[in-house]
Amino acid sequence: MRVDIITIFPDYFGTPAKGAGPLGVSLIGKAAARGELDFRLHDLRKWATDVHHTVDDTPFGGGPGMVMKPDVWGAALDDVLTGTGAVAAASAASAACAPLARLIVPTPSGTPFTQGHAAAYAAERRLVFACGRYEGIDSRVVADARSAMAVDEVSIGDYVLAGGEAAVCVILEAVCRLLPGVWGNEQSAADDSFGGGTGEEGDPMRGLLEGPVYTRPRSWRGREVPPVLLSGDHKAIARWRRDEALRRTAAVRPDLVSQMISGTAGGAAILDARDRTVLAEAGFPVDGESMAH
Ligand code: 6GU
Repeated sequence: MRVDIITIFPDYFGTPAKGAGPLGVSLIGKAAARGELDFRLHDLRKWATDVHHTVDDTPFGGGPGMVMKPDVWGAALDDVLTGTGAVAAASAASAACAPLARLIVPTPSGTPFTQGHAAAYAAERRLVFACGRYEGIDSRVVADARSAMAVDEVSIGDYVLAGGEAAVCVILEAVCRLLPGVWGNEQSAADDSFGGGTGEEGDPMRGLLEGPVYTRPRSWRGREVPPVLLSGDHKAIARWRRDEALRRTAAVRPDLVSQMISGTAGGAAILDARDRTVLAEAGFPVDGESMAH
């Protein structure tokens, strides 16, 4: 997969080709070293046309802060997408590339980024990230790009970052571990919290947070590993893990349990009698009508 990142801070990402920085280490770095990921960093200021390399201006209508200029972003996107550098070639040239790339614009006013987005991005051949700073990018840039390609404005959470660079690292880490060959242990990716967010039916842990995990020693500072995990009874272990996942999800993400019960993640029908007992104990009585058998 090719990944282009347009930013006024290319140094933020280090030097992935030298194994340094957030894209050069760990799983992502190894995938890049194997050639499965091809990172291209672009300094937005390269497309600024004045002597000061200005990329922002005051907002129309007044108000605080600065807005990133559409002409600079338009030129950058045209160039990165087509490789021609022709600012005016815009729509026709971009359209020719449309099936090849998806544009991702990290912004606190975007759609919440989910495991579902990560899975969709992992299936793309090419991703282009546009990192905004200041009060954001002139809104016509995304409108214009949408006429030629898929564009996602995504937020990584309900807080405000100074720019999109950290969000790009978060998104890429979520995406890259789903690429074939990057993770190595595909079952782990499928089992973890939100691993079923890709919508796989029949994943028993779909929509639940991961419960507690343990390794050796069996006894540590007077704390024992739950005996069921040492029992060798795989059915009992799977049941215990599901109980714990249900309890944890009910305790820290009641919104996810409500979603599960109301149908967004498969509905109350995916809950068996034991699930209902555990949820009821955790304060979530589930209507018995659609119980699974
Ligand atoms: Cl994607 N960008 C910025 N600047 N702030 C954010 C964000 C993204 N997601 C949450 N806050």
